[in-house]
Amino acid sequence: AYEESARVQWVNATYINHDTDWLAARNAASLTRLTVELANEAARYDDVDVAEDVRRKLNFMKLIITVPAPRTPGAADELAEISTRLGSTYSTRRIDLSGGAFSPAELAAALKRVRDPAGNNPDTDLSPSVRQNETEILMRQLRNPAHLEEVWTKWNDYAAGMKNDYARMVEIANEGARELGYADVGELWRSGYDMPPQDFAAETDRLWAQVKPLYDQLHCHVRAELNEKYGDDAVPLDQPIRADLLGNMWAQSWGALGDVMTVGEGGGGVDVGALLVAGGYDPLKMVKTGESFFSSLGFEKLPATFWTRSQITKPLDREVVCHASAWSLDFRDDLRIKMCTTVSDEDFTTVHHELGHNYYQRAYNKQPLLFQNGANDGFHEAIGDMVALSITPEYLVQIGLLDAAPPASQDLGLLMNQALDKIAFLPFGLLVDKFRWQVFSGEITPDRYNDGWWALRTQYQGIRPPAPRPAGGFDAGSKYHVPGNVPYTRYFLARILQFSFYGSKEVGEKFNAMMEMGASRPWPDALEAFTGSRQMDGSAIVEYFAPLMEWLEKENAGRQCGW
Ligand code: X8Z
Ligand code: ZN
Repeated sequence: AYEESARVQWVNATYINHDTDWLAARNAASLTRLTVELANEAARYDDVDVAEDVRRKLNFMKLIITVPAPRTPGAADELAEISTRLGSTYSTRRIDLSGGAFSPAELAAALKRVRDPAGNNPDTDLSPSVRQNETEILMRQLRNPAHLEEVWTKWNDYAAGMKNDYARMVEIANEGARELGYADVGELWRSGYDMPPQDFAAETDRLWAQVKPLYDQLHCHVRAELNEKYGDDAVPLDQPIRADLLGNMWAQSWGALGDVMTVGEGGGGVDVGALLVAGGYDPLKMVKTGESFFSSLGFEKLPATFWTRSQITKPLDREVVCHASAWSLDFRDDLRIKMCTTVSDEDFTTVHHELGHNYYQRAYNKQPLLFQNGANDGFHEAIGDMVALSITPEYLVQIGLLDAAPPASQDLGLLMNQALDKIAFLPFGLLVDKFRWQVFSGEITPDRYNDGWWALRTQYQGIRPPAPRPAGGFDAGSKYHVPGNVPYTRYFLARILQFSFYGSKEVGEKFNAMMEMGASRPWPDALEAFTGSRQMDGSAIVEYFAPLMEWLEKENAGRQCGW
């Protein structure tokens, strides 16, 4: 049933239309009915004494369902229809950028850069109707605050159309979670970490407290630099930062600001995107390069079917889900990625990220189906990222992209680039699920979705919208994982974990042993097998960035930090 479902969902995600939505919804409904039935069976043994591995399997029979439906007739169908509609709406809706802040010539120039980056197609379609993946690229590239505000506002506004579906989905899924013995869906999500769910929430807060000082320093410095670039009106020095000025639709990673943030005389680090373009890389070559990196760590090559069945670039003739993902369709060797890869720094990292999922999936494919998973979901997200941390200038020299590694005087610039990506992400990685936990628990009701969302965005990220947001909106829905129902704390954990992994990656065999374990043991066992420690710990990331922290503290001395 899982394999059939994976194939149906794959077809839908790579060819969205009325019929594949219909098929996907129908398939999802029947899979939900089946898994809910099994999960309820498993729940009957909640208080029975059983062997440890049987207990793990019984648990996973419940936890494997991200959004459960209750057994009420029709509930699974309604839930599946709503979820499919949310997913497809997110990926296929467009926003119209004409008639606003852009002059026709400015708009044409911006779209040309997005749709014809190499600048060699005179017939480039310059229609002002912009799809989801293009809005992301625009947010990275534009530097005019009025233009940024326009794209940002239209993309956030459009998510309001998904609000009613989302609210109804929450109701149904909560009923399903309660049937299985959880207070709500949030508690179900927090239960997958080999500790009581309330301890897990506290654990994430503990990790955040470890890294927050670093974020605060970065925030302070970035705000000061943006103030220099955009002035006091757009970036007042005592306010949260305007969310649309950070080079990313959700202000979740700020790597695109590399050009704005200069460090020392060396200037910024290495512009990998520019090197890829100059080196004549195409998306396929980016993925091949990723594969050879994993080969150099001792992993077997990807199967031939990976290359014939993956979606590496966006097909021109149909709607697809562009948000990147990695799949194992048969729980053996039918591994694939699905991306709309562009030749850019960001996508080069994402390629490694997705391949990490595939290699992990293959490493644990001999485990029983219920153990075919990451030690926890943060591990799954951390594997590829850890590998991508090794895309150093030295490596770029090795593969011929760079002539010579930059002098040590540029180390801080490189570290800054990493921080703009990795450190900037942390509060966002934490708050997406803080928001959903509150939505599922009923603390944030649909009429307060935007209030609740922006309270968290300001509290944790120190950002604010460019203009007040409509109270009835659903800005959280602008982020793929919300309508897509993908839990998000995993990415926060992955940022913390990848630096612990990175510190011990010389031990290639141990790395593989950890991956082969899958979810067969509690995650502290897996972590210990690889790194020797049984605790997730923010000290590795803090240590990695220590030289930058020192520099930031000096730079920020005398500045007013905070918001
Ligand atoms: O969703 C992803 C991956 C797919 S598992 C591309 N990421 C998060 C995001 O894009 O928001 C990776 C980084 C965080
Ligand atoms: Zn991922």
